[in-house]
Amino acid sequence: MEYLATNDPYVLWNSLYERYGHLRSVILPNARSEWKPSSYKTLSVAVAIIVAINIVVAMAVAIIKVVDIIKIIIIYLVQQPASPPVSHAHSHSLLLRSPSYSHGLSTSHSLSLTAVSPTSPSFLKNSTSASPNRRWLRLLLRRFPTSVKLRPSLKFWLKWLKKGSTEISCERKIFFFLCVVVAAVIKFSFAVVKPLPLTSLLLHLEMGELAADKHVKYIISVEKKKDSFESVVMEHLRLNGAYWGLTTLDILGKLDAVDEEDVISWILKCQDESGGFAGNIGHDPHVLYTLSAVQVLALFDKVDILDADKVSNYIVGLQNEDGSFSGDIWGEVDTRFSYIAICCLSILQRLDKINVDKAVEYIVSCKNLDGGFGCTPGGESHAGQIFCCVGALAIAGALHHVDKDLLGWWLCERQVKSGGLNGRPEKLPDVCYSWWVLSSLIMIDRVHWINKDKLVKFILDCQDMENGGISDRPDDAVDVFHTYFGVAGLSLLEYPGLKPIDPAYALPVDVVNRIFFSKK
Ligand code: GRG
Repeated sequence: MEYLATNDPYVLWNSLYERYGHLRSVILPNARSEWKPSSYKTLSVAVAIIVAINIVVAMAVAIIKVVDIIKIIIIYLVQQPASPPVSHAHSHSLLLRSPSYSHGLSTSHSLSLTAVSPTSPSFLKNSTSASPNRRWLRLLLRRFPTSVKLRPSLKFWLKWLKKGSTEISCERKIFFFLCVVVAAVIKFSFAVVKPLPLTSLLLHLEMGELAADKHVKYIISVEKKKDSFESVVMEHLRLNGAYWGLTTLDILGKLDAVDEEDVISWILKCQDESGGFAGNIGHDPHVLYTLSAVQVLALFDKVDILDADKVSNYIVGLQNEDGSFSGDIWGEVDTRFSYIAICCLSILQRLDKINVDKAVEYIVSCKNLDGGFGCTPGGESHAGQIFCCVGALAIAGALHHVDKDLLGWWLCERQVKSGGLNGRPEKLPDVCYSWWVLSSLIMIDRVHWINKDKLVKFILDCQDMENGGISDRPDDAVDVFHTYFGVAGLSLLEYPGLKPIDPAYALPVDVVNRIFFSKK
């Protein structure tokens, strides 16, 4: 009623303000939050989640150093209890002297100015209770000069943390602390467990496993099924097949699954009077089967049972005037036979019986402008021939003839989208090139130029997971040749559980060491 009697609106406004003005700070804030639409609340939760993700990702993944995360936690844990109330003037000058100014941290600047604003009597009232929080923030900012990149994020977080007041609520502070702890845990796990790049991590998740036991069973079954199609078509090159199968078993640590005596007596029956070995009993000798015989005997540590001079004389007789080698008496010349002769004589410790310089000279004459090697001078570069030439040069100690960068470039371009390797440009990938290309890359020290994980996945995708064996490409029929080169390729790629294989001698490293370093 008393207001109805007031005529002057200005007087009326002032008396109403005097009587109800205080409600502005008591009822209004509550009412405002009660009337907040629920969608706005959802939005706040969403913003909180975004801030949490931002804090964790920024700290854990890239920007902040582990030591800085530790600093934040320590600052949080060791913050001092509230300091005694300070006078307005004192607090002002104290904050102005804060080193954070000199670091140019604008967040700190605005925080301090807000806190000491002389036009804010409510701040003075809160100064004692707000002090620990503000000190925490000041310490945080002051000790952050190292993480320059973090400052924009820090500004954003602090703005969110103290939103709506000069004070940071306890909940938001705990929230921030938890985010930092999560970031620290992630950061430490990444520091302890060697981090994998994301693509590589995904590749590992997709990758199958080597079905080692199944491959052992498959190789033994092929060996036993002498009437099978595979055995019949391989009849003439059975000694070479024996090398593939038995070396695979040795790499898988299962050489004892075969009868050693049976194998050795059969091999000896394949030897010809010339000293060379044939692919099977009663066939013609060839330098390829001679190497296979020597390699299989080396697997069983039985090279000594051979007459090394007789075998090496056979090989010596196949060297031509120009340093090249023929495969047998019929005279075909190919850099494959140069490798075979050099490798075999080296295992027999009879390399000095041939003209090594001439052999090297011939191999070098087969080098092409692209850095690769062909079968004969001018022959197209092919990964199989490259293995032979690089392997022969490696054994002969003449790798300086290889242009490693040029050849490395050509070889690493053999990797196609699926991760598999082809033998020359525009050709399909094939598991066997995992050996021919990879061993060459290792010998010239350029293996890091291909994506090893993708190649591992390609080889594993070529396995028959039911019956064992590896094929040339995914979903094709398996055979012993590709099973050997798949497993040997995985061994070169350091796949766990496999014996390491020597890239030049194509024999397990322990076998090569036994040949050259054991005292007999
Ligand atoms: C002891 C491992 C070891 C080897 C002995 C025989 C030998 C020495 C090396 C052979 C090197 C070589 C020429 C391998 C290539 C084999 C292969 C798959 C040839 C297929 O050639 P193409 O033209 O196939 O039919 P692309 O893939 O070119 O279409």
